[in-house]
Amino acid sequence: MKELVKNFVEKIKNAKTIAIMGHKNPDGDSLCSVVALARLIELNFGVRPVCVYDGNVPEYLDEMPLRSWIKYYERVDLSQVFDLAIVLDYGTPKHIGGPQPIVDNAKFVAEIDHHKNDVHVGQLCINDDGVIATGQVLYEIMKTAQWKYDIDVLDLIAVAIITDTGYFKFVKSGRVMQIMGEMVDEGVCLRTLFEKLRNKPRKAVLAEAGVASRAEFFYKGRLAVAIVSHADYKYLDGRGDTVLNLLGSIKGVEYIALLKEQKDSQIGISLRSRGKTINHIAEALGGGGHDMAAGAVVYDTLENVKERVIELFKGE
Ligand SMILES: [Mn+2]
Repeated sequence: MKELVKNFVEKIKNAKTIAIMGHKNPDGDSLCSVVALARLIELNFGVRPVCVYDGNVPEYLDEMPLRSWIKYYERVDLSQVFDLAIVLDYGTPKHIGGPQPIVDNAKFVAEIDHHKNDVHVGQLCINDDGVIATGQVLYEIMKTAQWKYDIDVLDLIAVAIITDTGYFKFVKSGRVMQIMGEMVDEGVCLRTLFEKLRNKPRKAVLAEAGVASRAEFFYKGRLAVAIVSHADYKYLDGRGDTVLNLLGSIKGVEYIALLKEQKDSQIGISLRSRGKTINHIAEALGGGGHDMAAGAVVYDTLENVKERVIELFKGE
């Protein structure tokens, strides 16, 4: 780690122009890690990096500090050659989406991630698939490099960890709680952050409640399957966490599958487990993710995808 961080610091020092991006349709970890790193670079190296994203930023992230720093990729000159591009929290190169030309053109590419990456995009990789959030990797880098930071940086890293741990549900190591403890001691207010995250549009919450109320149950109630029709999809904010949480709070439900009709014959699937790993099911659908939270996109009709998902849970 020390050696990697040293090299990373060297690269930042020598860069006059820097771009930072996360994965398409940023979640809390992706967006907050990008902006936190940009702020750290500004504080410590005097350069304000360009932050870019593709897809939609869920509205619950609207109140995050420095939210306006991250720009939709079409508003950024993609032909610009950056001295350094930093790709965070991406998992696989296809998740980079629109900002890809920045990565292709950059003089040097670094990556920071906590996914099991199949193909690396960076010449310098600070990856740790043993930690729960990219925000956690960033915290360790910040401490190792002895960078200056401010409360915005800490709030952003805290939200990255809060969202990727599902509000601490998926925490697997004491270190992440230790980090949270250190940040709380330095001024992070969890209650304020939780309130800031409760910021969904009314239509999104009501649409999600409707979707949850129409869920179907299989295998003696152990699998819950809910469907977001194309008509409802435009109201969805983020991944449909309200549905996943509601169904996951039902006694006896072990697995939750949320099928989202993004387009005709393009179905986004979010899978959650309350115990056993489900990564292999997401992989069987051509996707991936984490042990208890994974997903995929399948190009087929809703009916076919639903049947396939139910079939895959047979014997689980
Ligand atoms: Mn993440």
